[in-house]
Amino acid sequence: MKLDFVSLGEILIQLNPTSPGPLRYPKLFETHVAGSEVNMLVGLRKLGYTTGIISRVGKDEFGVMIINFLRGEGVETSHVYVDEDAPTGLYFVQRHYPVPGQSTVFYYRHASAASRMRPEDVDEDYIRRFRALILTGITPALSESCYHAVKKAFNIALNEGLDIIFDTNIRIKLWRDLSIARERLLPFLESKLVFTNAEDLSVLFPGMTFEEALHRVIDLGAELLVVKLGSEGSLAVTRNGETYRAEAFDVPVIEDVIGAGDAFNAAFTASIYRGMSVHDALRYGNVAGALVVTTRGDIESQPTWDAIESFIKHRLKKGRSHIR
Ligand code: KDG
Repeated sequence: MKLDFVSLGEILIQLNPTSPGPLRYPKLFETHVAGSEVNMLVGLRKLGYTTGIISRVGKDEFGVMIINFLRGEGVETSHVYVDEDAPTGLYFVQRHYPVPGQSTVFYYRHASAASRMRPEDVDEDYIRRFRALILTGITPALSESCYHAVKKAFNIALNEGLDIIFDTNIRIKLWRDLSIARERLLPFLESKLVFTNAEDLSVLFPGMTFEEALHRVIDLGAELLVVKLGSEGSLAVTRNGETYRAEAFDVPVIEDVIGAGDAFNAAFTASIYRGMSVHDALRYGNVAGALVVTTRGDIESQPTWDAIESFIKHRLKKGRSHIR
């Protein structure tokens, strides 16, 4: 029997201070396992799907921490290689400063173990065991060899008939030149499911209006396009021109918005593969995104189906008592 979702990407250690504000002051930091692709895989795992990841970690304690964590969450790790010559990548989060409600990331991942991923790490037989491949615009930005590894995985998935799910995830700090980002990422839009946001669309299609950019993504081959609009909710456009929109659930950003987009992706994708409507999938995605901003770490508050349904039930009840 086929496994469900496989991905390729860097798994990082996130260092998140216990207090908000400029990073020169906090004395205490929490460690969390993070990284866009792995966030999505754990989110899907919590929603009942089988998942695996291709990656590299350093031969260090953080590498061990990552592998132990993934095993605990039930993500298949047979293709997470331990690199003897480079460390596990790290990043720090600065929360609520200088803009309250927003976080800034500082990467310490240059020349990390994962940046040394190469096409030889992408095992065709392994990818064939899955129904769908998840890629993001982060991995092609890590190094030349990572870009070629992603291209290889994409081509295997196309040839083998796996569904491809792609999040544009343009990290400006990782691309030296945005015209290279554009040139390298546009071909990946030929996917069954494309996730993006308004900022990434403006990088990919400079000079176009938001609506023009949406059409362009569909013209380039996306079957279903989902745009995450943060506190404005989310919208989806299908190949035959139907559009759907769902409002965000209003929750305070108690901790940290990082990871909300990946949680959204996981819940949206899980809902679509479960046979739910696009509109309900958007709502479920919005719930998952809302839950993640209430705690530190990208993964810990990603919901199960029961958690999503309890959240919605509670909101509906609150709505009714409000009307009364
Ligand atoms: O989406 C959250 C990720 O961005 C975060 O965990 C770190 O993968 C990361 C990145 O490259 O920014």
